[in-house]
This record gives sequence, structure tokens and C-alpha cells, in this order.
Amino acid sequence: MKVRYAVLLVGALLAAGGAQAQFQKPEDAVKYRQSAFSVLGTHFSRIGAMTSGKVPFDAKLAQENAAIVMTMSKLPMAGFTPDSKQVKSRAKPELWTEMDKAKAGGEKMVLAAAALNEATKTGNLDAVKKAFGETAATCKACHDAYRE
Ligand code: ASC
Repeated sequence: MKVRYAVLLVGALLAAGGAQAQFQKPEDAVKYRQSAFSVLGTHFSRIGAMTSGKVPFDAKLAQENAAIVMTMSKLPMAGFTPDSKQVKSRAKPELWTEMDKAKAGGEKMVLAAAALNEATKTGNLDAVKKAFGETAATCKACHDAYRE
């Protein structure tokens, strides 16, 4: 029984640590989110090159890239810490005053990226195209609203 409680406690602490991102400095939070967006965009664009016909569709490659997109999509929002508002970036003032909306936009992106990952598992280009477009729309929504 005691062991069981200890396991639960450790689990709760880990969950709290994950939910509450910790950065040494506000600048680190900015660097973190920008880095996460950069890797996310790189792998998303590789799928985009296939859906637009710029490079041939390779189902396995699409799936590998989508798995990375799905994982990366979960990271950047944690970098929008309140104290990072003071660091110069392309974030519009609205981002900080509408943080709940911005976070909701981030969650839509996470869900869309997971759906894109599922779509790539079908190996069907049309399914990938559709899911890619829906994911790109979630990227664009926040870029339009919150990025200079
Ligand atoms: C991309 C990319 C984005 C989104 C966005 C969608 O390929 O890098 O940021 O799509 O342009 O409109």
C-alpha cells in the first residue's frame, strides 16, 4: 500500500512539473518556443512538399515526419510564459491579453497534428492532403491573430 502511494505521489509531481514549464530566464522560454516551432515547421513543410506535389509522395516519409510534427506540436505553447511577454518577439500584444484563446488555438493544432499523424498511417495521399490542410489552417489561425 505504501509503495502504491509513493508511486502515485511521484506520478503527480512529474505531471505537475510537466504542466508547469520551468525556464531559467524569460529569454529561455522564448528560445524554447521558437526552437519548437522551427522543428515543427521543418517537418510539417516536408509533408507539405509531398501534398503540393513538389516532391513525390512517400507514405513512410510522410508518416515519419507526421510523428515528429505530432510530438513537437505539444511543446511550444509552454514557452509563452507570462514573464516572457517582456522579451522582444513577433508575438502581438493580443497574445498576452487573450491567452486562453491562444492556448485553445494551440490545443486545436495539437489535435489536428494527431489527426494528420493518423492520416499518414493510411498511406492515402488524399487523406494526408486533407489532414495537412486542416492542420495548416490551425497554424494560420494563430499566426494571423497573434504573430506580427
Ligand atoms: C506551413 C508552415 C506554416 C503553416 C502556415 C499555414 O507549411 O510552415 O507555418 O504551413 O503557413 O498557413
